[in-house]
Amino acid sequence: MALKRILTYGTFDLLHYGHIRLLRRAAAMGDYLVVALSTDEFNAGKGKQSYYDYETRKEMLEAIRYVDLVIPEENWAQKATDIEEYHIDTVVMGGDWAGSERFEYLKDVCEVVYLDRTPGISTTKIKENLELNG
Ligand code: C2G
Repeated sequence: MALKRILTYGTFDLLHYGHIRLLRRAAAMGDYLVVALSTDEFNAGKGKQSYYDYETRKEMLEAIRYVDLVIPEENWAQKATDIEEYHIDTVVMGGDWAGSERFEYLKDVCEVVYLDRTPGISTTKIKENLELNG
């Protein structure tokens, strides 16, 4: 049976159990998981600045048993190329992306699956709680 290859996108800043549970479930859907990690420049273009820089976020993702390869996400337009270049069968994202035109069009070239987000945790929530508690 051919190896099933999974791809997901994200910033994965201040890595937390919501990210880990997404990665674990995505990895369980196939045999090989590629994570396309938002670069600092790509995030800047979205008006976002992560707490940890790309190299640090990459290092942390590469330490996760579920992750087989980390590649840079540099723009919105690379996804179809990523799918071709890495022979991806399925793109997996959290449910906040369900139905998004950023991902729905990929259904022409691969399976697209949205998984439930883990409730009660987000990078923003962590930052807010840390600021409150000083
Ligand atoms: N996630 C989750 N549960 C949470 C928080 C995040 O399942 N409580 C999922 C998100 O749905 C996403 C992944 O973890 O699939 C990474 O989360 P972010 O780093 O916030 O990803 P995002 O900023 O949405 O980047 O091109 C698309 C972007 O790169 C996606």
